[in-house]
Amino acid sequence: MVKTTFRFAIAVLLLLIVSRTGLVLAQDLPVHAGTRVLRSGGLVVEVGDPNSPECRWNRGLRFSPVANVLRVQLNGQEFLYSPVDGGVVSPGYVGGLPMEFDIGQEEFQPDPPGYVEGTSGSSFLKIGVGILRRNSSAYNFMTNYDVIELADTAATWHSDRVHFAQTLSGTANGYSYALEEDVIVKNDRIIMNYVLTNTGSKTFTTEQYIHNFLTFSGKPVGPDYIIGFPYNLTSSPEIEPWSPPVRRLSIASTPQVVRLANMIIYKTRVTSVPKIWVYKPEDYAGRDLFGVEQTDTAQRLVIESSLPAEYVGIWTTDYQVSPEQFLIITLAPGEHIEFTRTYVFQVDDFIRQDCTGDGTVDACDVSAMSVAWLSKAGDTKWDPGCDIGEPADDEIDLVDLAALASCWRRNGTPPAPVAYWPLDETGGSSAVDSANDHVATLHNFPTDDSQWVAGAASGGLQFDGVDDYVEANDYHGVTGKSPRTVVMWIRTATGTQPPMALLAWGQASPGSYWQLAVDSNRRLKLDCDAGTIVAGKAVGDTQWHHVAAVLDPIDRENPHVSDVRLYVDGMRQPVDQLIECEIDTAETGALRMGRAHYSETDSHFGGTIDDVRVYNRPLSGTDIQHIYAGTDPWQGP
Ligand SMILES: [Ca+2]
Ligand SMILES: [Ca+2]
Ligand SMILES: [Ca+2]
Repeated sequence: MVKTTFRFAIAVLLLLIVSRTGLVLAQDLPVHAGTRVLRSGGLVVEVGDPNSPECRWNRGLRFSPVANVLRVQLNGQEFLYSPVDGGVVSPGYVGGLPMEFDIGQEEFQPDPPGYVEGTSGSSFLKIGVGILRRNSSAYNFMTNYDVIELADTAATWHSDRVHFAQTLSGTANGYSYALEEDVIVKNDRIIMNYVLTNTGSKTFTTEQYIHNFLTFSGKPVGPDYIIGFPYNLTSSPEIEPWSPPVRRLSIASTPQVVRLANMIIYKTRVTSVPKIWVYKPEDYAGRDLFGVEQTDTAQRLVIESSLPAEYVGIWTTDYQVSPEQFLIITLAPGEHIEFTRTYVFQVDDFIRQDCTGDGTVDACDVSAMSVAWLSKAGDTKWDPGCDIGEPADDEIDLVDLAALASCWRRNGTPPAPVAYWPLDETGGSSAVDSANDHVATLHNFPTDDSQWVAGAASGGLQFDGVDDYVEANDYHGVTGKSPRTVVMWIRTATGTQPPMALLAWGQASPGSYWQLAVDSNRRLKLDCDAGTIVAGKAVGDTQWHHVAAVLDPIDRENPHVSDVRLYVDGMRQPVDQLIECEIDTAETGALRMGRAHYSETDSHFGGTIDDVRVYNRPLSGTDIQHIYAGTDPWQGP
């Protein structure tokens, strides 16, 4: 009997898995003929089949049939420009993530190997495509050159990956190559591993890039598209630095795209923008990546290359934005190079550890993992959605189980804070931390308990703006470069004079402080000492406001002030002012409410503070809205 029940339970679990898979299959992919679909968790990726005569996208003599990614959906949200009707890119049927070698468009970009040294009628190498015949003009990537030999492209397909091997039988006047690429999908990312070999008798230099035709959830390019870099960029002169808006009689002069610290920001609906070239500092030694974000849809994509890019070109039209890392590679005969491009996709409420892609980490995920237990990529039991440990190693083992356990029972609601002061006391000079044990002490408050007043969520704490402050005993907040979120309710008192500190820790040296404050113009400000980000909306207006700051770096090893998102009353706020600075918060000053650690005279908060929370992870916009609306399970009693 027990055995039967057990079997029944297993059958039910299997049924759940099958029906869940059925749900994923029902998603809107593929939509282009001649493609195949790769899946992992909630990520579905449509890739052109190089050997299908029906695949007409990104074909021709520019783009390679290798790794012809046409469409990406995460949790049903689209990331790429991928029209089904031919599209608007001339000459048509172009979209997704097409790869090209040697576009040779600008003076500083190399032409295809063999072109410049050749003469009219001689052969040249178009890597990724084959051997073509040149004409009497300079190289033009739009020209339909005569084909001497198209490269042979073999593809080996699996449910979560495809391997391409491209070879030539001949050479172009001594130039030849072999190209291999794996495209692997893993829950939140596409990993593209390349091996390029010089199989000819001459050294060549080639330039590889991918058109990243990005359109998030079909949103036209305009306000709320942001491209962020983890370094102090310089750019070609088409783009001007931005400063806070001054009163203008006409908005006609508002530029379409501007530069603000490490970011490129689209200010208006884009019509046409000249190509922008972005350069990193000469001495930059960090990771070569950038992030593209759409603040309305809360979608973000971080694109990284393991090879340092020479420059990033940004091509923008009204329907797509394409930031492209250009890699320049020189190979002697017989030499090869291996490199990787990684695309990490983010949407609100997405949980990378959700093996089944159903939005919650629960028994179904454990069940999926137990089915795939100890399998490796390619095994019959293999389930790519379960390879959730860091780093993803194409094996399902204890590392993955631990990653699942760390997110156990997570669903669409906010995770637990690491410190949480509901401030619901009615007397006394300490405030309890209901998430942990970081009791906070009230300093210089009245002795008659009159400071415990009505708050935004049950009781709150009133500060006199003169000398009142609260300090957590030996708690130093979330420090270093760690992602984090701070959330609180505030109401300034009538007659107070900002700037005023709200919540602070760290020490006063550039990048080492972490202070949420009301600035002298009564706006919400996050201050890291030397670096500052300010939201446009006033919060020091004697009304209750829910305020939040989220540090969610594009590059987790290299967080900047520009990686901070500010929220007021549950809504993401556009940036009004930004002074860039790297963030590495010191572990010195204990967490304080209502007073900074260093500006002793003018920083005391006057008004009421309530429901103060600290998280050791970046919360999503949906999380912040839940907390603002009081619909998350951690709400105070
Ligand atoms: Ca799940
Ligand atoms: Ca693993
Ligand atoms: Ca409260």
